[in-house]
Amino acid sequence: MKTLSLLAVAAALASGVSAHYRFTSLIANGQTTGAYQYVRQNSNMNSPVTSVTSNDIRCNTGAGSGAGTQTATVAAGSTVGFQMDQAVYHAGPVAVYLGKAPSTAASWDGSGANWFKIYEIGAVITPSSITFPTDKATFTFSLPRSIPSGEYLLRIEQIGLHSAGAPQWYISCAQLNITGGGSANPAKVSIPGYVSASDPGLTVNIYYPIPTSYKVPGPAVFSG
Ligand SMILES: *[C@@H]1O[C@H](CO)[C@@H](O)[C@H](O)[C@H]1NC(C)=O
Ligand SMILES: [Cu+2]
Repeated sequence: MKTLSLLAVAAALASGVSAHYRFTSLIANGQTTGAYQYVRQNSNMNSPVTSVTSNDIRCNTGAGSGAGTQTATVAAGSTVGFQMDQAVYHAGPVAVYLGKAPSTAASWDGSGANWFKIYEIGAVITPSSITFPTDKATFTFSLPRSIPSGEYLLRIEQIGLHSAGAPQWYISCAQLNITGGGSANPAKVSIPGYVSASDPGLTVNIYYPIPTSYKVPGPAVFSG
């Protein structure tokens, strides 16, 4: 009996480790593109990033260069998104950022105060529960119409809050060439730097007491 239950625990742990979700494909121009065709591939399999002050928080571990990744041309104002290998299952918010590349998206490591938030999904709170409607495998949203044309990194993060005090980031960056934009100049942040480890949206305990409010970490959404 003891051996059997240990085996069961080992199997559960193994499947838990291998089962983490990843943002593998860009959705653009009405199509779901190939896995890691326009999305930078990370080197840490499906493990989360756990330090909000690490450079890995930009595009995930091992995704500082886009040399092996293509850049997709999309129109400002159009719908883009990410397809995952499987649905999100850790409770927590989603936020999407655009970072303006100083030259090409492929050659940018994501450094500098070049990032602004374009989309987020926060919490649904009732007197007895806090939930996050992020438990899905496809995320789509609009690019602002007014931002300057040019090359960008499109970054998505889902923050797992299931282990109070130890948030986990599931992250990917896609490379975009945005056309037909305008002349807006949204306020920008650096990543890391955009969120502090003491942010209440990270330190929250979602189990007890049930929070009465929740603010997605990072700057306000620029909707353009
Ligand atoms: C970006 O789009 C412009 C306008 O369509 C095009 O001329 C340019 O070649 C594109 N760049 C890349 C890297 O695809
Ligand atoms: Cu997990």
